[in-house]
Amino acid sequence: MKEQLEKIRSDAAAALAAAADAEAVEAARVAFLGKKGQLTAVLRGMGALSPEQRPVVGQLANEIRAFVEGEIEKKKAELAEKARAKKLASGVIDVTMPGRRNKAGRLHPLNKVLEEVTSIFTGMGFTVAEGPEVELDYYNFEALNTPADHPARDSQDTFYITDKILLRTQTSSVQIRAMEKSKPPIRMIAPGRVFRSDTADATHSPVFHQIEGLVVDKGITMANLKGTLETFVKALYGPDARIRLRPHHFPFTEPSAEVDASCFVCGGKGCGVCKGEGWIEILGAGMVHPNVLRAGGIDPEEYSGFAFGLGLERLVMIKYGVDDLRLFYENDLRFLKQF
Ligand code: 2NM
Repeated sequence: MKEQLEKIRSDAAAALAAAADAEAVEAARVAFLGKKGQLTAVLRGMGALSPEQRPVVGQLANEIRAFVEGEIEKKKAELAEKARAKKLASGVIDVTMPGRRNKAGRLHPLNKVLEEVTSIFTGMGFTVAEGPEVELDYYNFEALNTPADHPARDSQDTFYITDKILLRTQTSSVQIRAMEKSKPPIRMIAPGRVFRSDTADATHSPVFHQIEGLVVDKGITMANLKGTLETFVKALYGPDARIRLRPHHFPFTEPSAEVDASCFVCGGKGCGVCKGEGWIEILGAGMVHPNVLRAGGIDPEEYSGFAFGLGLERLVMIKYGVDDLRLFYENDLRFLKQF
């Protein structure tokens, strides 16, 4: 039995020395140490030995098991090291290559400019309010001094859900709700999605974004409107930017104005961006109509206010030279990556 065990030792050593891969090592392990392996078979036969021989043979068998196990581990380590050396030598891993970068997301250009505009106004003490996109006709038109025969109320322009419920066409509805809820002084902006029944083209979309502002207090005048908008435009385009007001008409303000900013590209000399004008229209504004203050529960004899509204898409298009509004909604990464 001792010879048998010694033979197992030398056979196992030879088999492992010859093993060229992990499969061969495993095959040797099964052949010598497995349930049906040679060493196991010898141990099974130990019952036939005399009590004096049994511990001697048992000790030798354990020694050989430990030896074979040791040889297996040695061979495994040797093979792993060989594989590693081969991989490195064949250049599969170029350790000088930079690691894989995690691609970071970024803000959509509309949100980027929205954040910029919002932070300019919150810096001047304005709060930010949101309201429902599905709105009552009352808040969208009636309370905004927009009479029943006004062209804006035409179902050609407005998405009506019932004759009293619609998709808001402006965020002024949020301002009326704010006036109903709180007393002056009010300084707020209302950003959000608005809806108009337009066919999409380079400058129109049935869904777009507005930011409307409202200030109501005692003694608010047109000078406050001009100063606030000038501060806004300088913050947005730089300290040399100027504004000019042109008379206009809105049902919810009186007087009303369209507001131009001096061209941020040429500074007013005239260029391709401002189409030679030197000015770019960016806002509508005016002094809040007494009827609108009244609808908001505010006494126009005691308080006055100004309001303004701007189209976010238009602002982004001007700022970045985007020539087609539809690019904002298509989510083409080649477009979005540029911001
Ligand atoms: C504009 C132009 C002028 C406006 C008016 C109001 C409200 F609710 F206070 F009456 N909010 N926004 C306003 C005024 C909006 O958008 C071109």
